Parts: sequence; structure tokens; C-alpha cells
Amino acid sequence: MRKLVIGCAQLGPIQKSEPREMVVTRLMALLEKAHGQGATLVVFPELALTTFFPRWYMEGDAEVDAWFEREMPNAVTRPLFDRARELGVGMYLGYAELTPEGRRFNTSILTNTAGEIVLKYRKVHLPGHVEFDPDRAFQHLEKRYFEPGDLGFPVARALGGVMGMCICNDRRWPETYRVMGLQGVEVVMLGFNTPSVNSQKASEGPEARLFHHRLSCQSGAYQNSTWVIAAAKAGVEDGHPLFAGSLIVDPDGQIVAESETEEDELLVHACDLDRCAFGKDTIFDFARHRRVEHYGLITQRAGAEAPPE
Ligand code: CDT
Repeated sequence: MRKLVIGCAQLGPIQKSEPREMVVTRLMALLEKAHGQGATLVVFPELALTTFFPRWYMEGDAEVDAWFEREMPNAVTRPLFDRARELGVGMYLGYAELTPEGRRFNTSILTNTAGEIVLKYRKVHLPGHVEFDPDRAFQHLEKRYFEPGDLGFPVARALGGVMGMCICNDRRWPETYRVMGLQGVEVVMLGFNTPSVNSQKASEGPEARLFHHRLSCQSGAYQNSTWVIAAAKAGVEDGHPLFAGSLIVDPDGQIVAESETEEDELLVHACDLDRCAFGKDTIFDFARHRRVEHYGLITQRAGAEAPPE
């Protein structure tokens, strides 16, 4: 048994006016609690330091850049990194990254128990739109504020396992998990901010949205025989509801822990990484069963094209 005790640290809402210092205090409380329950890895949500700012339409660079981090750790987050190192707890942390060249990404990093960043990921699948859309019930402007990630889906050996990351909308795409599955991933960590209602389909409420969220995480876990740890930012941010549904999913695709509130909440589970072996070696023995000669369209074509009538 290779046991990795993982904390999935859901955040309740962060209002637009809430300073990062206050959020870091909340993250540290969750970190300490997770450590108290034996965790050596904590997964925080996407854009964990601020409100989900892509719902707000902004034009000026200064206004936009105020939501971004120029380095990680920085003055505000250093206490969190220091405490994690003292406690010997690794972290997945999502934040908005502004590079020295002025590029903007929706990013997550993984630290090891010594507090060193061992893996970085930049969100590949950016949902939403670029310009203000009056036909939507609310805005989702990730395509305006972020470039698509340029790092692919890397994995790293860390914390005793093969670790990989993605962010929110990425969890809905089978390619996300498969590219990491092909690198032997054993733990896929992800943070998310998902509105409880569909901005373009009023009939789709929280239960339908939660169903698709669970379906995506469970199928990704099962089809690649990996643990999936999904941490929500939940609750009502300045009048905009986000669903909760933080999950820990085992390599059989079964949910072993799920959040019950829309507040700061911690799930902890002792994940046996050896449980990834059966699926990887038998049902989904990729080397034996995959037929890549038939999969060319996956990388040759982005959009679907039906045959001519
Ligand atoms: N943050 C994020 O990626 N949220 C999306 C909502 C998309 S609605 C335009 C998600 O897939 O959960």
C-alpha cells in the first residue's frame, strides 16, 4: 500500500471586496486542519486567492492586472508557503498568473513537502467569451483575460506518486485525463469555479450541473485508473452562485468523499496509490489495447464535421 493522505479544501465564496490577506488566512486554517487529520497534500480551488473575477467585464490593463500575481510565492502568499513547509504539507494552488512578459494565464502549481514548486500547469480549455455578451444572464470572460495554457498536461513524480493537474473546464474533456493517463498519472488534482446555473440555458440548474461535474470526474478517474481530487469554490459571490460538489474519486470511478456545504470545508481521504495498478495493468492496459492508428482525428481536427448530406 502506498498511502497518500490528501485534503480537498473547498472554499466558500470570496467577495470582490475581500482582500487576499483574508483569503490566505482562510487557506491557512484549512491547511492546518488538513495537517491535523494527517494530510500531506492539500488541494485548493481554481483562482483561490480572489473572487472569480472573469465574471466582471473590464477594459483597462491596470484594472485587470490587479487580479493577477506577478510571482509565486509573493508577499501575500508567503505565510501560506512557509506554514505548509513547516508542517510538511504539499499544496495545489490555483491563481491568476501575470508573467514578466505581460502574458496572462489561469495557473496552478504543486509544491512538495519542502515547500518547493515541483509542477506548474496553465489552463488549456478556456470557457466563455472575449467581449461583453448582452444575451447572457451573466458574463464568463476567461477567453478575454487568459491565454490558453502553453505547458501541455505535464505530470511529475512527487509526494510518493505520479501527480498531474488540470483546472475546472479541463475536467470535462477526456483528452485532459488521457494525456496524463499516458504518463502514468496516479493523482489528478483540479480546482474549479462553476456557476450553479447555465448563463445560456436557464432550464439547466444546479442538479444537472452537478451531474455533469461528477460524470466528468468519475469517468476521467475510471478510464485512466487514477485518483481525482476536485476542489470547488462555492457559494454566492456578489450575487453569483457557484455550486460546491468538491470530490475525491477513486481509481474505480467511485466517489469516496463529497462536500456537504457551500462554505470552507475540508475532505480528507487516505488514498492508496497502489489501487491505480489494477486498472492500468489490466482493463486499461494502454500498451496492449490502444489502437493509435485509429485515433488520428483526435489531434488532426478540433471541431466536429459530419459527412455531407
Ligand atoms: N471556471 C470554469 O472553467 N468554469 C466552467 C464554467 C463554464 S460556463 C461558461 C466549467 O466548466 O465549470
